[in-house]
Amino acid sequence: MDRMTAATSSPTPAPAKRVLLAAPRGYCAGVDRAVIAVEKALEQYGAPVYVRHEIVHNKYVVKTLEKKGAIFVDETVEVPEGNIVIFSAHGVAPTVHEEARRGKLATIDATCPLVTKVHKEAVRFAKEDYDILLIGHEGHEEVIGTSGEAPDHIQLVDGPGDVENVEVRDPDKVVWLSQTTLSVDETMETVGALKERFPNLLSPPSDDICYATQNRQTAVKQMGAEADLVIVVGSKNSSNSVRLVEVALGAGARDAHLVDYAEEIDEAWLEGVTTVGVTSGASVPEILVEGVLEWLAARGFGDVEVIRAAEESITFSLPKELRRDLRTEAAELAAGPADGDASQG
Ligand code: 10E
Ligand code: SF4
Repeated sequence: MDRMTAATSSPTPAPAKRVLLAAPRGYCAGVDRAVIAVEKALEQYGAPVYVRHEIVHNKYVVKTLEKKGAIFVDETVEVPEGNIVIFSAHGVAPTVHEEARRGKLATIDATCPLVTKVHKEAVRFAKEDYDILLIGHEGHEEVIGTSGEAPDHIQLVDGPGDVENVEVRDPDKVVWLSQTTLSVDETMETVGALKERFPNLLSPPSDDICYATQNRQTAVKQMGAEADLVIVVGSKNSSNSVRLVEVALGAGARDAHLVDYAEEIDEAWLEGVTTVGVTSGASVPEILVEGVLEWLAARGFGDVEVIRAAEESITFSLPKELRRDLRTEAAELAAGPADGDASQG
């Protein structure tokens, strides 16, 4: 460019600031069902209702349900005899069901049906005397529950680096299963390494990493490649939310952070940024994403483009114990007041 042109041309406009909003994001069918189960139980039986473990790994959800009368406990033995306890969406080991029976507790099992599916696979392969390699994160509630279905047959494989530690009885009778919320790519890497050691390794009958985990990762991959910064809304103990940060970085995002609330976003993250990707984990209510979008709009990022990777329409019916009681109540209401109630009117 010569001097004259430079002197007369208008300054280059700043690149437009924009937000890429991932879809699908937020609540999956299993989380929706579990949260509604706690709400309905509170309406049906009155507070308090006990919940073993965070119903889903989200601070806001837990706080909101606590305000409505839910009491979260770490172990079933903490629930006073005769009360109701709800098991979280992550699932529990059979020993937890036994503890509840011993404690004379009524239970509502809000385990996601897709986690139950993995439990059933574990039981089936253990019955057939397979060595089961469960790919997952040590200490995670779901892994503890699944392992508890067949503790003598299951060993945990926590990522590709753990493959060398695996020891099996018969290398021709080994199957892998997994936690539902893992990184798809990292899991395939782990499976590849396992197959090198055990060429006859059997795979699960259908994907253990659930549809919601896969779809949220596909969406974040699509936008991660274009984003300077990706903000994932989710809690620190939410495995699937943490995976979204990793997937975003792996897809090429320059920077990515996990936040529970908009207030946790650091203004410094926006330096030199024109494209911000936004998504949320499967346990995150949309109101928290809306807060982040408002926060960004107030800083010039008001232009929002949705990046849709998949349509989701899956829903699950409420836990059977709750459906039974809701049906009974509806039938009683339809039948009119019972004899004993008539005098109260
Ligand atoms: O830590 P996770 O991602 O397993 O749990 P979450 O509560 O954040 O999301 C819901 C996922 C469940 C219940 C596990 N399948
Ligand atoms: Fe179920 Fe998947 Fe949601 Fe977990 S993330 S609760 S397995 S739908």
